[in-house]
Amino acid sequence: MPLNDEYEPSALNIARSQVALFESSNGAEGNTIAGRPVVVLTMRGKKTGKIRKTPVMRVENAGRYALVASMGGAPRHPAWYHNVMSHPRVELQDGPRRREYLAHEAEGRERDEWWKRAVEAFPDYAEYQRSTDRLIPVLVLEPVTR
Ligand code: F42
Repeated sequence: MPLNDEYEPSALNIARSQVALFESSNGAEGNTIAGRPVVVLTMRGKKTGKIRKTPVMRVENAGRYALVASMGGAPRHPAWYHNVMSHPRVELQDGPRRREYLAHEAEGRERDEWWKRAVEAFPDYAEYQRSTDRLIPVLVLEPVTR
């Protein structure tokens, strides 16, 4: 089911601009930060029901992706984490390829496996986790086959 209702851009300028550049170039630009690959997540807002989009680091394995709700090590989860937990059917665009996924929160061994992949993809995640008491959530996206 395509997420194509009213789009409400992020309140954070860097994220809003990166999504705009990424989407206007169909993933050819705005697809890195600090030299590391970035993908764009599209979801439904938990409270507003509007379409929200946010860049996250690309953490991929065998067609599945992880979303790391780090928010730079802030003491609270990002709003997009609450959105995805409320509406787990999301879309993710990796370069020119946009697909539908079903999200779940990884726990235990699954989380450990994905956390290792995440830190390999973006080492700053380890620093973010050291700088906050909250356990940074890792959501795993499984492709939705029609
Ligand atoms: N953030 C990460 O957490 N992980 C990453 O891997 C990551 C990578 C990344 C790469 C490039 C880049 O430019 C930014 C990157 N970020 C990463 C930052 C990320 O894009 C977000 O900006 C950040 O995580 C904060 O997300 P946020 O969803 O909290 O966004 C805030 C700024 C925001 O837009 N807040 C809105 C507001 O009006 O204050 C509300 C947004 C929202 O979704 N509202 C919901 C709704 O219903 O519409 C309700 C949400 C609720 O809490 O119920």
